[in-house]
Amino acid sequence: MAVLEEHFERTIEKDRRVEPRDWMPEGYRATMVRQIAQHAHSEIIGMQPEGEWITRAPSLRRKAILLAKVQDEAGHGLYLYSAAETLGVDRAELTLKLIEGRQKYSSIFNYPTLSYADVGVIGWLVDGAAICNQVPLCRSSYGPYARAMIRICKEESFHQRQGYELLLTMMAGTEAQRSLVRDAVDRWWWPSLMMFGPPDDASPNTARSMAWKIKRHTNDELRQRFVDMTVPQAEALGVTLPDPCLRWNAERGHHDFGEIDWSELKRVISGDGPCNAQRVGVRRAAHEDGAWVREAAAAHAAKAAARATGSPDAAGRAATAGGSAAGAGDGAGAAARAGATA
Ligand code: BYC
Repeated sequence: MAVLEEHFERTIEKDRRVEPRDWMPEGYRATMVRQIAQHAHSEIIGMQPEGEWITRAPSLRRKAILLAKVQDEAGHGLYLYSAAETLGVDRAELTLKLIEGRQKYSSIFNYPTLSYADVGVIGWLVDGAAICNQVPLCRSSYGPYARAMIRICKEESFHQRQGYELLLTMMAGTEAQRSLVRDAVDRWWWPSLMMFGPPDDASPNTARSMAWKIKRHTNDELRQRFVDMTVPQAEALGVTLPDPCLRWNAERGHHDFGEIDWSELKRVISGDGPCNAQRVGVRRAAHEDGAWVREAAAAHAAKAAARATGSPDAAGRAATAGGSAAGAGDGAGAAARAGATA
């Protein structure tokens, strides 16, 4: 045990990646499962606020862009659930924890999208904040998470630019369009800052996660980086960020900004935000409505496995794997795996 522990410590110290086959402390595994699951859930729940606008996009071009973006978020969720599964948890079990309120997802997705400008502001601010937070995670110590992050960040950069481009177009449009943008910026600015998590002195996980090189920067460092990056973009766009305390501090070499309402973040994280019940309700309904698809896929995989081997045993094994996992919510994946190995 001491040898394994030493190997783990050396891997972290030398900035190498921890891989699924490696021994790792239980605390490290639990932290990775918590963070990756929360991240995956955020991507999937995060499809809802913008997804609501797909049928109401103002042009075919905007509809195609939004459809592609929301589809990307689904893909991110899938990479991340796969990364979590390398740690010995099952995606079906994580989905259950989400819909039963036992696992978190990002606070930001509990706010409503009231106009099409919100689609642009989510791209600019929410994806912008996500990039700030996720680029350092490409160097996270857990290999599958770090590698998933590389592709996710590339796609998030596209998302951020499409949001900014939409806002530039609206700002060059009518006064009514500019007013929608200003209203959306006013509503999303503070929640975007909350995405980075509680302040460092109230963040129970940061010290441990920094020591394990899961996190490379603290919540406050990344929040500051986001503010510094966004202020000139707001100026170029011609919008005023809703913070009278926001100003350049030459001494610090950073922008100062006002006090965040941490009680709001606590409220939203604990389930009492404007859209928490709706978001989880929609996810639960989608999961329940999709049960027949999982069952059909499991049955198909069981038949394919039986045909491949000509053995009724293989069919039985696949059906059992599919059946038990279908009960937990993801029979298709389990049966497909059973089929693949049969
Ligand atoms: N919302 O000790 P702390 C996207 C929780 S999706 C909710 O600082 P940690 C996109 C935290 O989990 C991208 N919960 O924790 C998708 C912890 O929970 P426990 C989403 C939050 O982990 C669609 C507790 O509060 N990004 O880009 O060291 C459309 C104490 O916090 C929040 C990620 O998921 C929050 N804002 O640091 C558009 C990034 N903040 O211990 C865009 C990956 C904190 O009670 N995650 N909590 O279970 C991380 O980087 C880190 O987990 C955090 C928190 C910085 C978020």
